[in-house]
Amino acid sequence: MRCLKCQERAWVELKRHHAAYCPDHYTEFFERQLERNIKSKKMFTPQDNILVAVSGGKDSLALWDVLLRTGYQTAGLYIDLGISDYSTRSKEKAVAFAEARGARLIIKDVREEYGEGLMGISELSKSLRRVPCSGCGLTKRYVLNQVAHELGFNVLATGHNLDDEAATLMGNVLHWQIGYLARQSPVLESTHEHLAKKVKPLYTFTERETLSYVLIKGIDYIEEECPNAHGAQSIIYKEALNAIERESPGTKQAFVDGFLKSARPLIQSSEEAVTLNACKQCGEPTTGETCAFCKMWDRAKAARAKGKPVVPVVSE
Ligand code: Q46
Ligand code: ZN
Ligand code: ZN
Repeated sequence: MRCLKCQERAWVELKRHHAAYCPDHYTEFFERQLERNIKSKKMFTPQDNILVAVSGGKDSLALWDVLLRTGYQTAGLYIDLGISDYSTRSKEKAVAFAEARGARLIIKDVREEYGEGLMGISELSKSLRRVPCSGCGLTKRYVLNQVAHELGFNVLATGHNLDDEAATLMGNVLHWQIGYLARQSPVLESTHEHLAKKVKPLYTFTERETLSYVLIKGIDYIEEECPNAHGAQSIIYKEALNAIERESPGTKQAFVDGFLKSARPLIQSSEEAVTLNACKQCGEPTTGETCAFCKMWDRAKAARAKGKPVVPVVSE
């Protein structure tokens, strides 16, 4: 197979685009499409201060790499969730990436900052008898917002790719989560002075496409999955979507694009605007008096102090 641009040997075949590229032209394709996403969705400009959520995985490092090399003002945020050796190894990848590029990396340790030096996500979920991903997702969203606000970043960029978006969409449709569907978008404008605009510049790239980019660029990333990902519903949805994509290339993209163009505008207009108050404990925005993050951690700490698990709380 030959590169579409230069006829040299192709390294990456993109069936859904009916194209194949050599390493140099694949890099060009990847960067151009990323820039097109940023501009067409008005995600940010070179004047914005962008906080990139960095997990040490291929997607977030690919995103940060392109943004750094194309001259955007960025800093990375690594959240140490305290998930056994996985957190240690993924942090090492994020730190090495930032050091090699002289980039600013902010590290927040959940155990130190919120878990009284004892509780990371693993202990939190055990105390609450919840699956780790639910408490983890809430914690990551909270920490990202809090750091962006405290340190003056007006845009929060995450490495969610097309596979992530399609799997989330599938889960939200299967369970008719209308509220989540209304908020599923590659761009969410800020709705409160404490909340940064949220963007997902990689939302049109498949996992395989970001993997091809990091391999070509020689970016060292954490290959292993979080140990809690096994059996997670998102993985089951990804497998189902991959099976469909094999038979019918382009389905994932059509699913997400069709939702964003046709369905989301209808759902969005039926969503009522909510009033946000300051959480009485931490001051972050919430629909109630105390935010779901403070409630969750308080209950986990109380349960831990008593030495027994507690009844789960409902997250926002
Ligand atoms: S880090 Fe956290 Fe993921 Fe691990 S516990 Fe679940 S949500 S799987 S992206
Ligand atoms: Zn080429
Ligand atoms: Zn709070």
